Order: sequence, then structure tokens, then C-alpha cells
Amino acid sequence: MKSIKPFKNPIYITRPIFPELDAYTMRLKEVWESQKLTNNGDMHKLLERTLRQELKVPFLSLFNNGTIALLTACKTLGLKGEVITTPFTFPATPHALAWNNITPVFCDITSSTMNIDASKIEELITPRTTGILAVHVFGVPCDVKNIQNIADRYGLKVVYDAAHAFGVEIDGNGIGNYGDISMFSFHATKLFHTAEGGALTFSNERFKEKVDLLKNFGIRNEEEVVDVGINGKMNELQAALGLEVLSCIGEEQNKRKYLSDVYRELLSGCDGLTLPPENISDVTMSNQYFVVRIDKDLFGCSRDRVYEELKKYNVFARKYFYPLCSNYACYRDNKSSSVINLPYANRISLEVLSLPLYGALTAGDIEKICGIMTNAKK
Ligand code: T4K
Repeated sequence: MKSIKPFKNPIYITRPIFPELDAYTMRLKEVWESQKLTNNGDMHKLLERTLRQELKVPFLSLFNNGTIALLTACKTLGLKGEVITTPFTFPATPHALAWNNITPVFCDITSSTMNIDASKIEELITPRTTGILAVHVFGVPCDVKNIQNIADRYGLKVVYDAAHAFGVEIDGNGIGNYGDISMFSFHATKLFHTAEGGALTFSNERFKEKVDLLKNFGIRNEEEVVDVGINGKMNELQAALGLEVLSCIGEEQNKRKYLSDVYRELLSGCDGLTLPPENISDVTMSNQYFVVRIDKDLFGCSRDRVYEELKKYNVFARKYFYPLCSNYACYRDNKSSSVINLPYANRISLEVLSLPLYGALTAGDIEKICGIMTNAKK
């Protein structure tokens, strides 16, 4: 066995983009001069305009985080009763439904994309179903055509959780144009971030009005509060950071693409390892994550063993998404949560491992991480 020394400093799953501090300070100087810290200031307006172009969407509304944005999307569309969703996601997805008193109905995922399996949605529709909340997991687009087709036939609304899908396009069309509303997360761990933050995108102008109202407590003007709103506003410090982070994204994506290729070269052909899809026809990927699946029997040891082994070497990979949402205490008694209904999701959540991927890593780091992984089975 090749002897490998632990990394001196911890290697995390990701590192946020930190733009030049001087450039950010210049932006802050403008904020200070404006005397406006939040409530639709100039930075907010500029970031909204810029992101609309970047994401190729006609309408966009910024938020203080992706979860509040998702809550607001459900409320905007009047979702109630039951909404069909995926269990293979971050807790924010089903929680956004539950916080709106909606029952999440879990649908299995496909093995190839790890996204909701459109062919299994229809059998879950009941008279109480009002919508579908699908997630473009790790930036791989859902089967948007078939999902829309089902929604149209049954009169359902479609919300996409596009938290991982910044910059993803299908046939040159921004991913935020699909469904009724899409949610992007701008959390620090995302490729594009505003420390905490998020956005909703939509093609229907009416939604822009309603969303902006709901994210500001439902206040129409000083004399009128017309709906049960929430505080979902992004502030000027976040928006200023976002404007600077945007200028770093291209370079970061190129580096991540290069490092992903290094992973691919070193891990391809390794029995029992499934690598993320490389080229999906007509899809522009964001190169944000590198997530593998480890088949215990074929690879020679379990995902958990690889995860623990990496930790010994100061490498902190993550089991996104384990545990499965349908197995959380708050959802496991739902009828749709039974393991029999969700065979792929249950299996994949035991196999999946998100590997470190960020621009500051080197090809040598990746080589070492792959070496630790392959040594783990010996
Ligand atoms: N829907 C989906 C599908 C999502 O994945 C998410 C969030 C949401 C909805 C909700 O959107 P937000 O409301 O968050 O906008 C992280 C993120 O906190 C979370 O935003 C993200 N998904 C999820 C996939 O990952 P944790 O609990 O794993 O993060 P944490 O703090 O353990 O960070 C991971 C590693 O990143 C750390 O070990 C070190 C590094 N890191 C992290 C932060 C925050 C840094 O180096 N610097 C930092 O500032 O959830």
C-alpha cells in the first residue's frame, strides 16, 4: 500500500469564493455614502438586474436565504394539501412545504440523475395534490419536459429547487425559466454566494409583484398590509458581496472543471465507483460539485468506510444527502416515506459521497484524496 501522509490543514468539501477585500470595501463605501443598509437599496437593485442577465431569466427577486425564498414560493403559488417532492435533498426542501402546512409526498429518484423520477409522479397524485417540488440535485437538470407535462394534465404548479444549479442551462435557456417558480440558494457554500442569500425566478410578471410583496411582510404602502408576508429581504452588504463574487465565478468554474477532470481521470475505471455525469447533451453544467457513488460490494468497502478513512487524513467529504429526508423523525410516519416506495433513494443515500471541490485545491491534492479512497478498501 502506498504510504500517504495526512493533509496538514483540513480539506473541506468546499471553500467560499472570497473576492478581493479592497473591491468589496469600495462597494461598502458606496453603501455607507447612500446611508441605506437594506430595503431595496442600490446594491440590491443592481444585483437583481445583473443576475437576471446572468441567469437568463426575465424576472428575479432576491432573498435573505434560499429557504425563506422557497417558503415564499409555496405561498405565492397557493400550494396546499399535498405536494410531491424528492426525499433526496437538503432538509430545506420538504421543510418549506411542512412550514406551509403542506404534506410532502415523497417520490423515488432515478439512479442516473438522482433527481425525482418523473415516471413515478403520476401514481402519487391524489385529489389533495396541488404541486410538484423538484430539485435539480447537484446541478443536474430534472426531467423538466415530463414534469411540466404531468403538471399541465393535472393542473398542478411546479416549483424547482435550483439551489445547486447556478448557471445551468438547457439548450441555452437558463434553468430558472422552467416550472412556475425556481429557487436559487446563495449560501456561502454555493458557487455564487452572498454569504447567506437566495432568489426566486419566474417568467410570469405577476409573480414578481406578489413575491416582492410577500417578502416584505405583505406591505403595499404605509397605509396598507395586504397579505401575510414574511421578512425575506436581502440587505445591501449581502448584495454588494454578491456583485464582487460574480466577477470571480468564471475563474472558479474553470478551476473546478479542471479539478473534476483530474478526479475523473484518476477514478474512472475503478470498479464500484459511479462518477457524476460529465456531458449531458444540450446541458451547460455549473461544475459546482463532484459527487460519487460507492457500491460497497463492487468497490470493496462501504461509503462510510471511505468517509471515515478520508477523515483520518484531514479530508472532510460529506454524505450529501444522507440521511434521506423521508427517514427524518418528522417525516418517517408519512405514508409515502416507506422504504418500499423509495428503493433508489434509500440505496443511493447510503452510497453517495460528495468530494472536496474548490478552486484553491491542486491536482496534487486531488491525487492524494483519490489515493486515500482507493487505499481504503485494502
Ligand atoms: N435546497 C437545497 C437542495 C440545498 O442544498 C439548500 C442548501 C437549500 C435548499 C437551502 O438554501 P439556504 O437556505 O441554505 O440558502 C450546507 C449549506 O449550509 C446549505 O446552504 C446547502 N444547501 C448544503 C448543501 O450545504 P451544511 O450544513 O453541510 O454546511 P456546513 O456549514 O457544514 O459547510 C460545509 C463545509 O463548507 C464546511 O465543512 C466548511 C466549508 N465552509 C462553510 C461555510 C459556511 C467554509 O469553508 N466557509 C463557510 O463560510 O449545509
